[in-house]
Amino acid sequence: MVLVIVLIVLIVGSVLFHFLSPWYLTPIASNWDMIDDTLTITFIVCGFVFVAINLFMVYAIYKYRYRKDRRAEYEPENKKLEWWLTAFTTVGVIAMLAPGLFVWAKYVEVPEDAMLVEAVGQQWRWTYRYPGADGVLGTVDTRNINATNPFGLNPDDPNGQDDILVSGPEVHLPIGGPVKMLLRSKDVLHDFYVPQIRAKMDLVPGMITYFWFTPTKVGEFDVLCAELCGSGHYNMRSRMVVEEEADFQAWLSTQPTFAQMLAGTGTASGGTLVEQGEQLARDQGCIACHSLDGGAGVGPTWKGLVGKNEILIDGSTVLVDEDYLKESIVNPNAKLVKDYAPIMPPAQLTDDQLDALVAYLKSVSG
Ligand SMILES: [Cu+2]
Repeated sequence: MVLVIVLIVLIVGSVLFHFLSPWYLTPIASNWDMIDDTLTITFIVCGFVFVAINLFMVYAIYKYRYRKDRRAEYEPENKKLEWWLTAFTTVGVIAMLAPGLFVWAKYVEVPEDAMLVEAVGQQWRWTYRYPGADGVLGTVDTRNINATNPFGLNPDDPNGQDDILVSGPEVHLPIGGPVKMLLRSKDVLHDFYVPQIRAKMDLVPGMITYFWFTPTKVGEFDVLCAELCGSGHYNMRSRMVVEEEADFQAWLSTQPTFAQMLAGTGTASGGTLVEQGEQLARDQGCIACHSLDGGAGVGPTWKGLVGKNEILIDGSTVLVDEDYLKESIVNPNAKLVKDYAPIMPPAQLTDDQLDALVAYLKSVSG
């Protein structure tokens, strides 16, 4: 009898929790209402089955409770019941899966006038590329990736010269027009996910994946990585800014083209060395793992780092000076500090960029 009451409380509580809980979907900011609809259908089917099975258990526990004079009936086969259950389950599974197939077909059928944006994932940051005035993205090759060409564009491809490269932590989009997101990974599996857009897709090394959506709300949304990609995964974030066309164009014009980047006029041109270093630390994703305030992180904090004696993994000590910092940025595992895992990806930076980053490190070290 206790079990009957517990089950009824469980059923009523679960249904109430579903309707009263504050943890529900974030307000949608794209055209993908259909994705919400499929979620709702799945919820309804699963919810119905959950309630039905639990009510059946309540009924069975009560009806067939122990009585001294009652004997169980032996019924090894019930064809009619089996048919019913099979048909019922089939309908439920189809109701859950079929709508998803229709939505998926739409999800990868990109409108012809969609704007192209490429998101490039790497441990543990996002960068973005726009096709520029010609509307065509230049070809890329992993072998081209180096400090002055972090996107790996083919320098001989005329289509790539006007490509706009965004190293900062934001991707901007104009409201109201379809966007085709092209996804490329430099290292391992990642997943591009903006909860308010309802859209997500894996980035698979060696492949270019894609999906499309139309942003329908002005605002700033978190871009998350939704595929465990290493120890800095939780901090692999970026921001999607949806704005009016004019604001978008104004922002886009402040970002460097590939030609400017190759000429060395596009990167961190303005500001003091320390300011350039601060920009780099943000763009390169350093602060995802290194705190500035002494807090514990995946890597050593930068507060009070310069001039400190660090104990290395082999028990020896090293003075953290400019040479050590530069070596550790370019070749992180050469002299690994004790109690830290060998997980920092080597940074590809020019000598000027290294100087800027070290200048910034010294300034925040205090
Ligand atoms: Cu990731």
